[in-house]
Amino acid sequence: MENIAVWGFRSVPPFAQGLVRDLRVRWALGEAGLAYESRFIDVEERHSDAYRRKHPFGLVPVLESSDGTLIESGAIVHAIAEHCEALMPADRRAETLAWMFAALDTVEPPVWTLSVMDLQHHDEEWARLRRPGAVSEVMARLAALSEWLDGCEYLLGRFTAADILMTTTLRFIRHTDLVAGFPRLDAYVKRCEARPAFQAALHDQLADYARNESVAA
Ligand SMILES: N[C@@H](CCC(=O)N[C@@H](CS)C(=O)NCC(=O)O)C(=O)O
Repeated sequence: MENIAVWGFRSVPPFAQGLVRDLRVRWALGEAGLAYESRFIDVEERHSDAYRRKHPFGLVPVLESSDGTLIESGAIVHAIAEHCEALMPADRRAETLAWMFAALDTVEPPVWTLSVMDLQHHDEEWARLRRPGAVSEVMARLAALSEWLDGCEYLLGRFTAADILMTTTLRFIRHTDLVAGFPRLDAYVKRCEARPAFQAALHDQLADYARNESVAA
């Protein structure tokens, strides 16, 4: 995989900075030691014909490289992990993939629902009524995850691509104290976020937003 470019939004509101899913891709590339360039799409341009040719749904991230164009953050992280034994150990491939799916398909839906409700619809009556149910659905997932992590530093014992997807999923509710209510899970997220590749990815995403905003001003 060469000549890598990662597409994200040129600018997003502060509540979304550090959450947009190109963060996962930047982190995985950092862990794999693969250099990349950032490319940007304006939120208003995401449904243009030109961008829809890259991403049929007009979303970010998109990864372009010598291997072609890829959409879906999970598929992109998987493709990067295919180039990096540390992210997808040869003897644990199926389990790594299973936990990548668990992050995206089992944990992310309730977490994302709560995040959207709180960050984008908090003033609306339906969100106030639905919130307690949404919180208990998240809590059930967090409790199970915390139990799974008993005695483990990472989901598979060692750090893999699954931890990138799980950590970035749990960050969607960073505005709540729900993860902090599970000390083992909280320590897990902090452990993952302490990795130099995460710190670099976060720094670079935030620096790109700051640079783009100052150019636009
Ligand atoms: N399942 C997709 C979700 C992509 C997605 O929803 N991206 C958000 C940013 S994190 C987006 O582009 N939102 C713009 C919109 O919803 O129109 C993935 O993991 O790549």
